[in-house]
Amino acid sequence: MSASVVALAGNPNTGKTSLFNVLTGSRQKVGNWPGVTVERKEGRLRLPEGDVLLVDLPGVYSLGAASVDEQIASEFLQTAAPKAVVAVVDASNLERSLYLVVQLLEAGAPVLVALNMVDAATDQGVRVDPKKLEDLLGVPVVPTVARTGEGAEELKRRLSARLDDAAGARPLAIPYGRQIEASLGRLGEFLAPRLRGRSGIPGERGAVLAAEGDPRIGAMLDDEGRRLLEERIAEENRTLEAAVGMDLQTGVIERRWHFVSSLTGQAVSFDPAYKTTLS
Ligand code: GDP
Ligand code: K
Ligand code: MG
Repeated sequence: MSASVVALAGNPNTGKTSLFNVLTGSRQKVGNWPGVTVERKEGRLRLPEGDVLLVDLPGVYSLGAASVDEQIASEFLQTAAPKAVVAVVDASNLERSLYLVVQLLEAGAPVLVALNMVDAATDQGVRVDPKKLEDLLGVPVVPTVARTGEGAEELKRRLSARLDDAAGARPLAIPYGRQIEASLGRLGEFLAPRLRGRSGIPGERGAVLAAEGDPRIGAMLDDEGRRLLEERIAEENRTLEAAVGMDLQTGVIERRWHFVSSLTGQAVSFDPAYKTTLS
């Protein structure tokens, strides 16, 4: 039987590769993603219940299809359906990092957060409360310093527990507001029967992806379906422009950022003793 797959995801420069090295040691293999020259690293991670295959995904800021890196990460999460996704976030730059985490949770991915670079955050007088973040996100949050390996054992422990947990991850529902949610609901009803059988994507999820302009949804429809989808989106855009002054894509992205900001506001504080030094 092949080993369970666990993915490492995160923004560029959050310490994914450092953490990958800490977790896999020398048990790694470097290649390329199919068809492109983007490096693909995978390695064996030893856990008490057996080895898992750890895959270091390209660094991305969002789970769309705006770049080759984003396409690789989105496709991998969709098709390989990893047993867990370790989302590596930069504690000194939490807000930017959390956008991707929220997208992963929205997609129903089984996430564990590695709250990395806590040393750098502390140096900058930034305190992130891991317990608070854990409560807000509803998934494990483990502080780490990938450069030294601090927190790696606790991360492995929480990962084991996550892999043992038979219950699947429940997708996070973001509060998009009444009008946008109504638009997404209508798009979801349109998409549900058309995506059924063609993908593992439920209608509501397809609606969010289509709203963001993700070409994968159109690609799953026939010509007529694509034409109708475009019509539907144009119609929702007109409705929303009149009601809230933005189109669907802008609305979804803006509300998601708003949600991320509120999470950050609750989990991050600044050390009052910390004084900025001018250099
Ligand atoms: P990736 O782009 O996400 O794969 O990030 P890397 O693993 O390449 O790390 C980017 C930079 O951050 C490197 O210089 C690492 O040495 C550094 N780094 C990684 N983890 C930590 C950490 O926990 N604390 C600090 N201070 N630096 C780190
Ligand atoms: K890097
Ligand atoms: Mg890297």
